[in-house]
Amino acid sequence: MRDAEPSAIYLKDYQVPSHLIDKTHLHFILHPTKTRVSSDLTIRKNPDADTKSNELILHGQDIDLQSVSIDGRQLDDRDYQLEAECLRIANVPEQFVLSVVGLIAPADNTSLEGLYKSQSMYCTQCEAEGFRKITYFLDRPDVLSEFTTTVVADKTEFPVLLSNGNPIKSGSLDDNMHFVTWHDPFPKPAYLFALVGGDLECIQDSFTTTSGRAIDLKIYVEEKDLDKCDHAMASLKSSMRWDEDVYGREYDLDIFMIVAVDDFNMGAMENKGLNIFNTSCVLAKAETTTDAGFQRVEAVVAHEYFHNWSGNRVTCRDWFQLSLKEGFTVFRDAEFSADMGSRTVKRVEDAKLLRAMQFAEDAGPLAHPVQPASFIEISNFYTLTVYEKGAEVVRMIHTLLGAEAFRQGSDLYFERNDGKAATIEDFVSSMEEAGGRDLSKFMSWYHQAGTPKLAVTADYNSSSREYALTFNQTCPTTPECDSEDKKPYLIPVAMGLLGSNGPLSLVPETDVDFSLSKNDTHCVLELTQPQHRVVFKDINAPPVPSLMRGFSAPVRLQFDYSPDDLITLMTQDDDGFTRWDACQQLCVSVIHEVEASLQQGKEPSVDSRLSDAARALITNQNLDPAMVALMLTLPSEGYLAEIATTANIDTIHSAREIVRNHLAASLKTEFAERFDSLPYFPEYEANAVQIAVRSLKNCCLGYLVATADAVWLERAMTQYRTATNMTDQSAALSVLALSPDSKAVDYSVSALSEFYQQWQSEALVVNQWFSVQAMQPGEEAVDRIRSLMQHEAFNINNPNKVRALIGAFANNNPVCFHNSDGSGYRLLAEVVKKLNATNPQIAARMLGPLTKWRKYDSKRQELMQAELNSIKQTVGLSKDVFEVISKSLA
Ligand code: 0A1
Ligand code: ZN
Repeated sequence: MRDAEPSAIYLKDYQVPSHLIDKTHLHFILHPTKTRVSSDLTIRKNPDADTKSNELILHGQDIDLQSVSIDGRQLDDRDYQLEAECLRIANVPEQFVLSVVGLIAPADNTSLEGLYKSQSMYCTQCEAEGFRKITYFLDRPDVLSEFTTTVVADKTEFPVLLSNGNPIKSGSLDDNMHFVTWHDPFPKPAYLFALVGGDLECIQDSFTTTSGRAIDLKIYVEEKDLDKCDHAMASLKSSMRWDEDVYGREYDLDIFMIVAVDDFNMGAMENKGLNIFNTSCVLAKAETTTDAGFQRVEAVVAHEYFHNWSGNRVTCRDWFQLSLKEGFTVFRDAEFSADMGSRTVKRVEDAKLLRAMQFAEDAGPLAHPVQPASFIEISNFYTLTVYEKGAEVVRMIHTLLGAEAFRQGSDLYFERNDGKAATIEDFVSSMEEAGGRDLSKFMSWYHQAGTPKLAVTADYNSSSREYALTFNQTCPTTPECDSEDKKPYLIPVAMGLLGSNGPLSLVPETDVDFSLSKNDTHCVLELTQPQHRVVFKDINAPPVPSLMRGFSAPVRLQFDYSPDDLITLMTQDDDGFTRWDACQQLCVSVIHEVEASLQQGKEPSVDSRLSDAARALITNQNLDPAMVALMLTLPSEGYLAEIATTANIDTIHSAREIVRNHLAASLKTEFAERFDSLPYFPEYEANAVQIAVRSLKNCCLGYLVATADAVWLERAMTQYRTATNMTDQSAALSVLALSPDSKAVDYSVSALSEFYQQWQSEALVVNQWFSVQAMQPGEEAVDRIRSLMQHEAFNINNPNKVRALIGAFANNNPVCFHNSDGSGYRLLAEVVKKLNATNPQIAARMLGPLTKWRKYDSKRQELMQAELNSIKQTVGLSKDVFEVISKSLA
């Protein structure tokens, strides 16, 4: 909490640390309000620092300092200066051991940063700057130290005491206390430190690396959750094998541990050898976890494991380089998931997330480059831009270099930077060297915010048989840079041309670099200028261009496709992403037509070409059912709002419902037949085949319930009651609870009440129950949320519960959140004010939907701004919330 306005720090001001800490010895005596932390730090002056000063400034926050000594000599308070966020010691020797003792209060730490208590367990979260809440330190990622950690606690209450590395000593002490000492031989920055103390059980397994080393694998959870760890363990072993096979990366310690905690701000954390996970990202069991939940566990386990190389062995020089580890690791985990399941489905899901959410971030007041130039609070920069857009940027490098050179670039990067703190430039230069090409033009992707727009026009000349595409790229103004001042992007456009008899051979004539493949029917163009013209020769009739195959660059593509062109792409292109995208665009154009009719007070009609196309999909047994489900899922209201200039939430909602109901009514027989013909798997497995079938089945059920036919309401209820896995149970619950039809009300009420009865002892399942109710339509939505906040199962100090209830309401119930009486905004503002005092990181994250106020009509803009202003007046506004509010009002 602060007095003066917090100020920004800048990448351009980076300076090497004044001192280095070669060794760190920590000693903890765990206690809820008086944990004693003693540290012995072996410090020396950094030979690379050009400062003459002998002052040492250590970060530290909320620590009750007990003593400071240098080389065993206790300092008195004239030798040092204690400030709110640092400890300054003047005149330190060239080399010395600094010993500090402090007291901290984990039980009072609701910020979930530093050392805190999650239920009865002690755990830590140090990224990005949480270590400074544990002890005084140079808490910056370019200070790497070798850690030895001793943890002392009551033997009965905390039989398990863990830290990074290998256990080297343990024993009993007086008063029923015991200790364990851990040593981590790999020097690491403080943000990768971890400690756990609890009454935990574990499942164990072993993995033998390519070089034949046996690694102990352990997943620690509360005893009641032991039956939900197998999927995470299997995912871990697959990740370890995959990283060896695909990247040549072997695990380096003798033991790898995962611990599950209930209270966690994010998904999980890659602490060296001791990953700490939000329970939601590690526990999975058929009865309690949906298919999406299983896939998330697999992806997050892989992500954290992959960080052992991309993040830990090679770490970041400073927090402006966050995407160095996150963008690369998300790219790695996405490729892993693609290899484990369906590549096209994974690509579509990622593109969907990017377009609906990251594009919105990039178009809003908090837009920032993948490598930001400044920040006030780094916790606010764990964003879709740094993670997901960062991963797309790495993917483009992969596309430009090809798989082989990319792998060589990765090897070179790891070899050169092993044990070091690196920059994004270090990564790119390894790629440049391996690829034998200059990527300087590519760097706009890292340095500029905003989503580039790529407008493409076509003209066909029948006498010369030439088909020309003109590409125009622009990037909108973002907070740090005007549109006119932006440099062009190097945009890889993967494409082909479809003629009446299928794909055409491409004979491009252009100054653009390109590469051809697949018998010359596919090419990747490398656009570098604001405008390019590419002429394709020997074309007999105007073709349909298939552009941005595989979502080859994170841009907004504009091409004036006719509905018939889109149907051609949907049915004939050989790229799965393009087929899906064409279907989405057809849906968007049909929904837009309905919106226009509604706005003009006309009777809307739904273009029959959409239902014909949907019929063809639903009756086609040769397509991947998961792709059919994705194609039949209409674009979300969030995405429709994102692509609108001014989002008229109510019209978007009504138009989407009209189209959905029309498809439901006109294809009822087909949906019913497909629903009945798809198999039911009595033995649940979270594999691609089963997941695909369940997704299509539940997609059909959604449409069938939308017909409000009594038979289908009853069948949904039967599915709800007889389901033996959570995917089918929760799909049935959602379609009933979210149905706007009054005939569904009784079913919805019964299902919701039975659900809570059945699952009240499973916290993660109860969170699903909160989310469904948060998304229910109706005037009474805000009152319902308010009363759910009083429910025995709700706890505002648990981020998962806040996200499940408040997050689902503000992000996934647009009609109620944007109620024109402002009640949705008020509710969110109240929650943010409460969280500001207890957990600033979550408070700032929850604010997201309010910061997008410029998207709405003037009345809503005023209401939203009023709430932002009222939050801004809060006494004791955290840095986190201050940064988001001030940028969004600027
Ligand atoms: N590095 C983790 C994410 C993470 C970041 C910050 C946290 O606390 C503020 C916690 C976790 C990852 O990428 O998985
Ligand atoms: Zn990560």
